[in-house]
Amino acid sequence: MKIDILTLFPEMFSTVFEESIIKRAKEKRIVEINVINFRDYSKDPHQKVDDTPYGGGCGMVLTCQPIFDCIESIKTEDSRVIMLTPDGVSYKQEMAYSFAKEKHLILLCGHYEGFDERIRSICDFEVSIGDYVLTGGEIPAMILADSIIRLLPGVIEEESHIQDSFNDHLLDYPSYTKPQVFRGMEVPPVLISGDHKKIDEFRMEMRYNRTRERRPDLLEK
Ligand code: 6GU
Repeated sequence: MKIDILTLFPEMFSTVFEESIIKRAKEKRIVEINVINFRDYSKDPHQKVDDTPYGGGCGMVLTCQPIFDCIESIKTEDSRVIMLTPDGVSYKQEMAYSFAKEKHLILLCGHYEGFDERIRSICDFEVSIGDYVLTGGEIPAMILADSIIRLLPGVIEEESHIQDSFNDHLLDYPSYTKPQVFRGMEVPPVLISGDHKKIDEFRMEMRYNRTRERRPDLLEK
């Protein structure tokens, strides 16, 4: 898969994809990530990428020309353009699975007050990562890229994502490792019993309880 990230702040991405699992996925050529500064596509003499809003109001609005030219120069039939914006649809694990099937993703990060409305016409999806406001789409783009790359075949053991929280609308069960007692806190005895049927039942019960307490909205699914 190829992921192109369009941003005015490419340096924000200089370390996040250079560690751990994403780094290995790049080394194994499972994913190629390019960070592109769409300011480079501005035809303005001062490389301006934003302007004041028609109708007045505060803040600046990202202009069409640099973003259209940038996207048109890298887009092919196989590309899906995703705009990161607080007014997009809420990002969910199902969307990560669906995006993981694509060959080429273009992630468009905004900053300032927002995008000229006409930029939406060249985007296939508009995604928000939750109900809070961030200064820009860069951190959301990192979140999408991370959640998608880990699903690509060969990046992590297939078995680990079968068990992911959210796959079956339940949160994860609690995990323990050595020692058996730490500061008086004990590992539940069933986990040491060796009875795998009991262990599975215990874990399922913990998942239900935790989901009921913390995320009752998930149980409705
Ligand atoms: Cl995608 N962008 C910004 N600026 N804020 C957000 C967001 C995106 N998702 C939640 N808040």
